[in-house]
Amino acid sequence: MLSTVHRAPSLALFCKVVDNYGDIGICWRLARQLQREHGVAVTLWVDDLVSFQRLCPQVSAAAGAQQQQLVEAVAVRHWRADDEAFTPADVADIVVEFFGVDLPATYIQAMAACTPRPVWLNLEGLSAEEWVEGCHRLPSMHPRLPLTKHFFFPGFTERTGGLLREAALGQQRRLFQSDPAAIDAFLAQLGVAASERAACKVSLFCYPSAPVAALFNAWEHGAAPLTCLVPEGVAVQAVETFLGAPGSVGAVVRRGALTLRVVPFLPQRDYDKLLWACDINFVRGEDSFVRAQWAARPFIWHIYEQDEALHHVKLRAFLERYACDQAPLHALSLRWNGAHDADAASSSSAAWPELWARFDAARLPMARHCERWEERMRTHGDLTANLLAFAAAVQADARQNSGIMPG
Ligand code: TRH
Repeated sequence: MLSTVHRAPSLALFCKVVDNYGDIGICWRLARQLQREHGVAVTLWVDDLVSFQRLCPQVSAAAGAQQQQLVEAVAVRHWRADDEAFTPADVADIVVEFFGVDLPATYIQAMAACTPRPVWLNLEGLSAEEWVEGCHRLPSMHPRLPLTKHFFFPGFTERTGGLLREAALGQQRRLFQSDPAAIDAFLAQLGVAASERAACKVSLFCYPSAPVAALFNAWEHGAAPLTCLVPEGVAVQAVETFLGAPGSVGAVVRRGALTLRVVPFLPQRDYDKLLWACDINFVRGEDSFVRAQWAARPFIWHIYEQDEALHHVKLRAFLERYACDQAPLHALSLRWNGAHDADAASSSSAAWPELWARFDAARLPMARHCERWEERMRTHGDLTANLLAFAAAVQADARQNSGIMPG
Protein backbone atom coordinates (compact mmCIF):
# COMPACT_ATOMS: atom_id res chain seq x y z
CA MET A 1 0.00 0.00 0.00
CA LEU A 2 0.99 3.68 -0.19
CA SER A 3 3.83 4.20 2.23
CA THR A 4 3.86 7.28 4.47
CA VAL A 5 6.64 8.91 2.53
CA HIS A 6 8.93 8.63 -0.44
CA ARG A 7 7.96 5.37 -2.18
CA ALA A 8 6.01 6.04 -5.35
CA PRO A 9 2.72 4.16 -5.21
CA SER A 10 1.62 1.36 -7.48
CA LEU A 11 -1.54 1.88 -9.52
CA ALA A 12 -3.83 -0.43 -11.46
CA LEU A 13 -5.90 1.10 -14.23
CA PHE A 14 -8.81 -0.89 -15.67
CA CYS A 15 -9.97 0.01 -19.17
CA LYS A 16 -12.72 -1.46 -21.32
CA VAL A 17 -12.87 -0.32 -24.92
CA VAL A 18 -16.55 0.40 -25.47
CA ASP A 19 -15.96 1.51 -29.04
CA ASN A 20 -13.52 3.71 -30.91
CA TYR A 21 -10.18 4.79 -29.49
CA GLY A 22 -10.97 7.28 -26.73
CA ASP A 23 -11.12 4.82 -23.84
CA ILE A 24 -7.71 3.33 -24.44
CA GLY A 25 -6.39 6.65 -25.78
CA ILE A 26 -7.08 8.34 -22.45
CA CYS A 27 -5.96 5.41 -20.30
CA TRP A 28 -2.72 5.02 -22.21
CA ARG A 29 -1.94 8.71 -21.92
CA LEU A 30 -2.66 8.65 -18.19
CA ALA A 31 -0.65 5.46 -17.61
CA ARG A 32 2.39 6.82 -19.44
CA GLN A 33 2.34 10.09 -17.58
CA LEU A 34 1.90 8.44 -14.17
CA GLN A 35 4.93 6.31 -14.86
CA ARG A 36 7.16 8.84 -16.57
CA GLU A 37 6.51 11.97 -14.52
CA HIS A 38 5.66 10.49 -11.13
CA GLY A 39 7.49 7.17 -11.08
CA VAL A 40 4.26 5.27 -10.38
CA ALA A 41 4.38 1.53 -11.08
CA VAL A 42 1.37 1.25 -13.40
CA THR A 43 -0.45 -1.86 -14.53
CA LEU A 44 -2.84 -1.13 -17.36
CA TRP A 45 -5.57 -3.75 -17.77
CA VAL A 46 -7.22 -3.45 -21.15
CA ASP A 47 -9.71 -5.74 -22.86
CA ASP A 48 -8.89 -4.80 -26.48
CA LEU A 49 -5.24 -4.91 -27.50
CA VAL A 50 -6.03 -4.47 -31.19
CA SER A 51 -7.43 -0.95 -30.65
CA PHE A 52 -4.51 -0.23 -28.32
CA GLN A 53 -2.01 -1.29 -30.97
CA ARG A 54 -3.35 1.28 -33.43
CA LEU A 55 -2.45 4.09 -31.04
CA CYS A 56 0.73 2.46 -29.85
CA PRO A 57 2.35 0.15 -32.42
CA GLN A 58 4.75 -1.37 -29.82
CA VAL A 59 1.85 -3.23 -28.20
CA SER A 60 1.55 -6.87 -29.19
CA ALA A 61 -2.08 -7.65 -29.89
CA ALA A 62 -1.36 -11.37 -29.69
CA ALA A 63 -0.30 -11.39 -26.03
CA GLY A 64 -2.04 -14.02 -23.91
CA ALA A 65 -4.12 -13.25 -20.84
CA GLN A 66 -1.41 -14.25 -18.40
CA GLN A 67 1.30 -12.49 -20.30
CA GLN A 68 2.47 -9.09 -19.15
CA GLN A 69 4.15 -6.79 -21.65
CA LEU A 70 6.19 -3.81 -20.60
CA VAL A 71 5.45 -0.92 -22.92
CA GLU A 72 7.27 2.33 -22.15
CA ALA A 73 7.74 1.01 -18.59
CA VAL A 74 3.98 0.45 -18.15
CA ALA A 75 2.93 -3.15 -17.41
CA VAL A 76 0.19 -3.95 -19.92
CA ARG A 77 -2.17 -6.85 -19.20
CA HIS A 78 -4.86 -8.22 -21.46
CA TRP A 79 -8.05 -8.13 -19.39
CA ARG A 80 -9.96 -11.07 -20.82
CA ALA A 81 -11.94 -12.74 -18.10
CA ASP A 82 -13.48 -11.47 -14.92
CA ASP A 83 -12.90 -14.70 -13.03
CA GLU A 84 -9.13 -14.44 -12.72
CA ALA A 85 -7.99 -15.20 -9.15
CA PHE A 86 -6.52 -12.27 -7.22
CA THR A 87 -5.03 -12.07 -3.75
CA PRO A 88 -4.29 -8.93 -1.69
CA ALA A 89 -0.70 -9.16 -2.94
CA ASP A 90 -1.97 -8.47 -6.46
CA VAL A 91 -3.78 -5.28 -5.46
CA ALA A 92 -2.19 -1.90 -6.22
CA ASP A 93 -2.04 1.06 -3.81
CA ILE A 94 -4.39 3.00 -6.08
CA VAL A 95 -7.05 1.31 -8.21
CA VAL A 96 -8.63 3.31 -11.00
CA GLU A 97 -11.64 2.13 -12.95
CA PHE A 98 -12.09 4.13 -16.12
CA PHE A 99 -15.60 5.29 -16.92
CA GLY A 100 -17.21 3.15 -14.24
CA VAL A 101 -16.16 -0.22 -15.68
CA ASP A 102 -17.01 -3.12 -13.38
CA LEU A 103 -13.82 -4.39 -11.79
CA PRO A 104 -13.50 -8.19 -11.57
CA ALA A 105 -15.39 -9.36 -8.47
CA THR A 106 -12.29 -11.30 -7.42
CA TYR A 107 -10.20 -8.12 -7.53
CA ILE A 108 -12.75 -6.27 -5.37
CA GLN A 109 -12.68 -9.13 -2.86
CA ALA A 110 -8.92 -8.91 -2.76
CA MET A 111 -9.11 -5.12 -2.26
CA ALA A 112 -11.40 -5.61 0.73
CA ALA A 113 -8.94 -8.08 2.24
CA CYS A 114 -6.01 -5.62 2.07
CA THR A 115 -4.60 -3.78 5.06
CA PRO A 116 -4.56 -0.90 4.56
CA ARG A 117 -7.10 -0.90 1.80
CA PRO A 118 -6.28 0.72 -1.56
CA VAL A 119 -7.56 4.06 -2.72
CA TRP A 120 -10.31 3.29 -5.23
CA LEU A 121 -11.20 5.87 -7.85
CA ASN A 122 -13.68 5.99 -10.69
CA LEU A 123 -12.26 8.25 -13.38
CA GLU A 124 -15.25 9.70 -15.21
CA GLY A 125 -15.77 11.21 -18.65
CA LEU A 126 -15.19 14.87 -19.47
CA SER A 127 -18.02 17.36 -19.42
CA ALA A 128 -18.22 21.15 -19.08
CA GLU A 129 -21.58 20.95 -17.31
CA GLU A 130 -21.86 22.64 -13.91
CA TRP A 131 -23.00 19.56 -11.98
CA VAL A 132 -19.54 18.04 -12.46
CA GLU A 133 -18.05 20.30 -9.77
CA GLY A 134 -20.61 18.99 -7.26
CA CYS A 135 -19.86 15.33 -8.01
CA HIS A 136 -16.09 15.53 -8.28
CA ARG A 137 -14.45 13.68 -5.35
CA LEU A 138 -17.76 12.34 -3.98
CA PRO A 139 -17.46 9.06 -2.08
CA SER A 140 -19.61 6.01 -2.74
CA MET A 141 -19.68 3.18 -0.18
CA HIS A 142 -19.65 -0.40 -1.37
CA PRO A 143 -23.03 -1.98 -0.44
CA ARG A 144 -21.45 -5.01 1.28
CA LEU A 145 -17.72 -4.67 1.64
CA PRO A 146 -15.71 -2.18 3.71
CA LEU A 147 -14.66 -0.24 0.64
CA THR A 148 -15.31 3.29 -0.55
CA LYS A 149 -14.87 4.44 -4.10
CA HIS A 150 -14.42 8.12 -4.98
CA PHE A 151 -15.52 9.79 -8.20
CA PHE A 152 -12.86 11.76 -9.99
CA PHE A 153 -14.00 14.05 -12.80
CA PRO A 154 -11.85 15.73 -15.40
CA GLY A 155 -12.99 19.23 -16.19
CA PHE A 156 -12.39 22.81 -17.15
CA THR A 157 -12.40 24.53 -13.74
CA GLU A 158 -10.26 24.47 -10.62
CA ARG A 159 -13.06 22.61 -8.83
CA THR A 160 -12.61 19.57 -11.06
CA GLY A 161 -9.71 17.21 -11.73
CA GLY A 162 -8.49 19.29 -14.70
CA LEU A 163 -7.32 17.90 -18.03
CA LEU A 164 -4.68 15.37 -19.02
CA ARG A 165 -1.55 17.19 -20.07
CA GLU A 166 2.08 16.13 -20.03
CA ALA A 167 4.55 18.50 -18.34
CA ALA A 168 6.64 19.15 -21.45
CA LEU A 169 3.73 19.41 -23.87
CA GLY A 170 3.50 23.21 -24.08
CA GLN A 171 7.18 23.61 -24.74
CA GLN A 172 7.22 20.85 -27.36
CA ARG A 173 4.23 22.37 -29.09
CA ARG A 174 5.65 25.89 -29.15
CA LEU A 175 9.00 24.65 -30.46
CA PHE A 176 7.31 22.72 -33.25
CA GLN A 177 4.91 25.49 -34.22
CA SER A 178 7.71 28.05 -34.38
CA ASP A 179 9.80 25.85 -36.68
CA PRO A 180 8.41 25.94 -40.25
CA ALA A 181 11.07 23.46 -41.41
CA ALA A 182 9.96 20.90 -38.80
CA ILE A 183 6.31 21.35 -39.79
CA ASP A 184 7.20 20.99 -43.45
CA ALA A 185 9.26 17.87 -42.83
CA PHE A 186 6.51 16.30 -40.75
CA LEU A 187 3.84 16.95 -43.38
CA ALA A 188 6.09 15.93 -46.25
CA GLN A 189 6.70 12.62 -44.54
CA LEU A 190 2.92 12.11 -44.55
CA GLY A 191 3.01 12.65 -48.31
CA VAL A 192 1.60 16.19 -48.23
CA ALA A 193 2.89 18.06 -51.31
CA ALA A 194 4.44 21.54 -51.11
CA SER A 195 1.43 23.26 -52.71
CA GLU A 196 -0.87 21.51 -50.22
CA ARG A 197 1.33 22.59 -47.33
CA ALA A 198 1.15 26.21 -48.48
CA ALA A 199 -2.67 26.25 -48.29
CA CYS A 200 -4.83 26.51 -45.19
CA LYS A 201 -4.48 23.07 -43.57
CA VAL A 202 -7.35 21.34 -41.80
CA SER A 203 -7.24 17.96 -40.08
CA LEU A 204 -10.47 15.98 -40.02
CA PHE A 205 -11.46 13.49 -37.32
CA CYS A 206 -15.17 12.96 -36.73
CA TYR A 207 -17.87 10.30 -36.43
CA PRO A 208 -19.50 8.93 -39.60
CA SER A 209 -22.66 10.94 -38.89
CA ALA A 210 -20.98 14.33 -39.40
CA PRO A 211 -22.21 16.33 -42.42
CA VAL A 212 -18.85 15.94 -44.13
CA ALA A 213 -20.17 16.11 -47.72
CA ALA A 214 -21.70 19.54 -47.08
CA LEU A 215 -18.45 20.79 -45.61
CA PHE A 216 -16.41 19.45 -48.54
CA ASN A 217 -18.78 21.22 -50.87
CA ALA A 218 -18.31 24.52 -49.03
CA TRP A 219 -14.52 24.11 -49.13
CA GLU A 220 -14.55 23.15 -52.80
CA HIS A 221 -16.35 26.37 -53.66
CA GLY A 222 -14.44 28.46 -51.13
CA ALA A 223 -12.40 31.55 -51.93
CA ALA A 224 -9.00 30.25 -50.78
CA PRO A 225 -7.13 26.97 -51.29
CA LEU A 226 -7.64 24.51 -48.48
CA THR A 227 -5.96 21.18 -47.78
CA CYS A 228 -7.94 18.67 -45.76
CA LEU A 229 -5.91 15.88 -44.17
CA VAL A 230 -8.01 12.95 -43.11
CA PRO A 231 -6.56 9.93 -41.31
CA GLU A 232 -7.39 6.63 -42.99
CA GLY A 233 -10.66 5.14 -41.76
CA VAL A 234 -12.28 8.45 -40.80
CA ALA A 235 -15.54 9.55 -42.50
CA VAL A 236 -14.93 6.80 -45.03
CA GLN A 237 -18.14 7.15 -47.00
CA ALA A 238 -17.93 10.90 -47.55
CA VAL A 239 -14.20 10.73 -48.25
CA GLU A 240 -14.55 7.95 -50.83
CA THR A 241 -17.46 9.70 -52.52
CA PHE A 242 -15.42 12.88 -52.86
CA LEU A 243 -12.33 10.97 -53.99
CA GLY A 244 -14.27 8.70 -56.32
CA ALA A 245 -11.81 6.03 -55.21
CA PRO A 246 -10.93 3.93 -52.13
CA GLY A 247 -9.86 6.08 -49.18
CA SER A 248 -6.52 4.41 -48.65
CA VAL A 249 -3.39 6.19 -47.48
CA GLY A 250 -1.98 8.49 -50.17
CA ALA A 251 -5.30 8.92 -52.00
CA VAL A 252 -5.64 12.55 -53.02
CA VAL A 253 -7.96 14.61 -55.16
CA ARG A 254 -8.14 18.30 -55.94
CA ARG A 255 -11.45 19.81 -56.84
CA GLY A 256 -12.02 23.57 -56.86
CA ALA A 257 -10.32 25.12 -53.84
CA LEU A 258 -10.22 21.83 -51.92
CA THR A 259 -7.46 19.24 -51.90
CA LEU A 260 -8.48 16.19 -49.92
CA ARG A 261 -5.70 13.83 -48.87
CA VAL A 262 -5.85 10.59 -46.88
CA VAL A 263 -2.96 10.29 -44.43
CA PRO A 264 -2.14 7.31 -42.19
CA PHE A 265 -3.96 6.85 -38.91
CA LEU A 266 -1.07 8.04 -36.75
CA PRO A 267 0.44 6.76 -33.53
CA GLN A 268 -0.84 8.91 -30.68
CA ARG A 269 2.35 10.99 -30.37
CA ASP A 270 2.35 11.92 -34.05
CA TYR A 271 -1.31 12.81 -33.96
CA ASP A 272 -0.38 15.74 -31.70
CA LYS A 273 2.00 16.95 -34.38
CA LEU A 274 -0.73 16.78 -36.99
CA LEU A 275 -2.91 19.00 -34.77
CA TRP A 276 -0.01 21.41 -34.19
CA ALA A 277 0.79 21.55 -37.92
CA CYS A 278 -2.75 22.33 -39.07
CA ASP A 279 -4.45 25.73 -38.98
CA ILE A 280 -7.81 24.27 -37.97
CA ASN A 281 -8.64 20.89 -36.46
CA PHE A 282 -11.84 18.92 -36.52
CA VAL A 283 -11.75 16.58 -33.54
CA ARG A 284 -14.16 14.32 -31.71
CA GLY A 285 -14.92 12.37 -28.51
CA GLU A 286 -12.75 13.30 -25.57
CA ASP A 287 -9.04 12.82 -26.06
CA SER A 288 -8.55 14.43 -29.49
CA PHE A 289 -10.89 17.20 -28.30
CA VAL A 290 -8.53 17.94 -25.39
CA ARG A 291 -5.43 17.64 -27.57
CA ALA A 292 -6.89 20.22 -29.96
CA GLN A 293 -7.17 22.62 -27.03
CA TRP A 294 -3.51 22.07 -26.19
CA ALA A 295 -2.65 22.67 -29.87
CA ALA A 296 -3.95 26.21 -29.33
CA ARG A 297 -5.45 26.41 -32.81
CA PRO A 298 -9.12 26.90 -33.73
CA PHE A 299 -11.03 23.61 -33.67
CA ILE A 300 -14.49 22.17 -34.20
CA TRP A 301 -15.65 19.39 -31.92
CA HIS A 302 -17.80 16.45 -33.02
CA ILE A 303 -19.21 15.19 -29.75
CA TYR A 304 -19.92 11.50 -29.03
CA GLU A 305 -23.63 10.92 -29.56
CA GLN A 306 -25.81 10.08 -26.55
CA ASP A 307 -29.45 9.10 -26.09
CA GLU A 308 -32.06 11.84 -25.85
CA ALA A 309 -29.64 14.34 -27.41
CA LEU A 310 -27.80 14.64 -24.10
CA HIS A 311 -24.68 15.36 -26.09
CA HIS A 312 -26.21 18.60 -27.35
CA VAL A 313 -26.54 19.78 -23.75
CA LYS A 314 -22.89 18.95 -23.20
CA LEU A 315 -21.86 20.65 -26.41
CA ARG A 316 -23.65 23.87 -25.49
CA ALA A 317 -22.19 23.76 -21.97
CA PHE A 318 -18.72 23.56 -23.45
CA LEU A 319 -19.28 26.29 -26.03
CA GLU A 320 -20.62 28.57 -23.33
CA ARG A 321 -17.60 27.97 -21.13
CA TYR A 322 -15.08 28.03 -23.93
CA ALA A 323 -16.02 30.98 -26.07
CA CYS A 324 -19.31 32.58 -25.30
CA ASP A 325 -18.47 35.54 -27.55
CA GLN A 326 -17.45 33.61 -30.68
CA ALA A 327 -20.66 33.46 -32.72
CA PRO A 328 -19.17 31.89 -35.89
CA LEU A 329 -17.64 29.10 -33.80
CA HIS A 330 -20.95 28.43 -32.07
CA ALA A 331 -22.86 28.42 -35.34
CA LEU A 332 -20.51 26.01 -37.11
CA SER A 333 -20.15 23.72 -34.06
CA LEU A 334 -23.90 23.45 -33.54
CA ARG A 335 -24.49 22.73 -37.21
CA TRP A 336 -21.68 20.16 -37.37
CA ASN A 337 -23.35 18.32 -34.51
CA GLY A 338 -26.92 18.65 -35.78
CA ALA A 339 -27.73 20.85 -32.79
CA HIS A 340 -28.63 23.93 -34.76
CA ASP A 341 -31.78 25.85 -34.33
CA ALA A 342 -34.51 25.07 -36.85
CA ASP A 343 -35.28 28.78 -36.80
CA ALA A 344 -34.22 30.16 -40.18
CA ALA A 345 -33.12 33.41 -38.57
CA SER A 346 -30.62 31.56 -36.40
CA SER A 347 -27.02 31.93 -37.58
CA SER A 348 -26.44 28.18 -37.15
CA SER A 349 -29.11 27.52 -39.79
CA ALA A 350 -27.23 29.44 -42.47
CA ALA A 351 -26.04 27.64 -45.60
CA TRP A 352 -22.73 25.79 -45.32
CA PRO A 353 -20.66 28.16 -47.49
CA GLU A 354 -21.80 31.06 -45.36
CA LEU A 355 -21.16 29.21 -42.08
CA TRP A 356 -17.66 28.36 -43.22
CA ALA A 357 -16.91 31.84 -44.58
CA ARG A 358 -17.91 33.44 -41.28
CA PHE A 359 -15.83 30.96 -39.29
CA ASP A 360 -12.85 31.45 -41.57
CA ALA A 361 -13.10 35.23 -41.31
CA ALA A 362 -13.02 34.97 -37.50
CA ARG A 363 -9.94 32.77 -37.47
CA LEU A 364 -7.45 35.37 -36.29
CA PRO A 365 -9.27 36.55 -33.15
CA MET A 366 -10.19 32.91 -32.52
CA ALA A 367 -6.54 31.87 -32.67
CA ARG A 368 -5.73 34.46 -30.00
CA HIS A 369 -8.60 33.16 -27.94
CA CYS A 370 -7.23 29.59 -28.25
CA GLU A 371 -3.90 30.70 -26.80
CA ARG A 372 -5.60 32.42 -23.86
CA TRP A 373 -7.80 29.37 -23.19
CA GLU A 374 -4.80 27.07 -23.26
CA GLU A 375 -3.04 29.28 -20.70
CA ARG A 376 -6.13 29.39 -18.51
CA MET A 377 -6.58 25.61 -18.54
CA ARG A 378 -2.97 25.16 -17.51
CA THR A 379 -3.59 27.06 -14.28
CA HIS A 380 -5.80 24.20 -13.01
CA GLY A 381 -2.87 21.80 -12.90
CA ASP A 382 -2.96 18.56 -14.83
CA LEU A 383 -5.29 15.66 -14.22
CA THR A 384 -2.55 13.14 -13.43
CA ALA A 385 -0.95 15.25 -10.70
CA ASN A 386 -4.39 16.20 -9.37
CA LEU A 387 -5.44 12.55 -9.23
CA LEU A 388 -2.32 11.49 -7.33
CA ALA A 389 -2.70 14.39 -4.88
CA PHE A 390 -6.30 13.39 -4.27
CA ALA A 391 -5.36 9.74 -3.75
CA ALA A 392 -2.73 10.80 -1.20
CA ALA A 393 -5.30 12.99 0.57
CA VAL A 394 -7.81 10.13 0.75
CA GLN A 395 -5.18 7.93 2.25
CA ALA A 396 -3.98 10.54 4.73
CA ASP A 397 -7.57 11.17 5.77
CA ALA A 398 -8.13 7.50 6.39
CA ARG A 399 -4.99 7.23 8.48
CA GLN A 400 -5.88 10.29 10.50
CA ASN A 401 -9.48 9.29 11.16
CA SER A 402 -9.00 5.75 12.26
CA GLY A 403 -5.61 4.43 11.54
CA ILE A 404 -7.42 2.07 9.20
CA MET A 405 -7.75 2.60 5.51
CA PRO A 406 -11.25 3.15 4.36
CA GLY A 407 -11.68 1.64 1.00
O1 TRH B 1 -12.21 7.50 -30.61
P1 TRH B 1 -13.12 8.46 -29.97
O2 TRH B 1 -14.38 8.66 -30.65
O3 TRH B 1 -13.37 8.04 -28.51
C1 TRH B 1 -14.62 8.16 -27.86
C2 TRH B 1 -14.62 9.16 -26.77
O4 TRH B 1 -13.54 8.99 -25.90
C3 TRH B 1 -15.92 9.07 -26.01
O5 TRH B 1 -15.93 10.00 -24.95
C4 TRH B 1 -16.07 7.69 -25.49
O6 TRH B 1 -17.23 7.56 -24.78
C5 TRH B 1 -16.08 6.78 -26.69
O7 TRH B 1 -14.86 6.89 -27.37
C6 TRH B 1 -16.29 5.37 -26.30
O8 TRH B 1 -12.39 9.90 -29.89
P2 TRH B 1 -11.21 10.41 -28.92
O9 TRH B 1 -11.64 10.48 -27.51
O10 TRH B 1 -10.72 11.63 -29.52
O11 TRH B 1 -10.09 9.31 -29.03
C7 TRH B 1 -9.37 9.11 -30.20
C8 TRH B 1 -7.95 8.71 -29.86
O12 TRH B 1 -7.30 8.34 -31.06
C9 TRH B 1 -7.14 9.84 -29.24
O13 TRH B 1 -6.28 9.33 -28.24
C10 TRH B 1 -6.32 10.35 -30.41
C11 TRH B 1 -6.08 9.08 -31.16
N1 TRH B 1 -5.74 9.22 -32.57
C12 TRH B 1 -4.47 8.81 -32.96
O14 TRH B 1 -3.65 8.41 -32.12
N2 TRH B 1 -4.13 8.89 -34.27
C13 TRH B 1 -4.97 9.37 -35.22
O15 TRH B 1 -4.59 9.44 -36.40
C14 TRH B 1 -6.26 9.79 -34.80
C15 TRH B 1 -7.24 10.34 -35.82
C16 TRH B 1 -6.61 9.70 -33.48
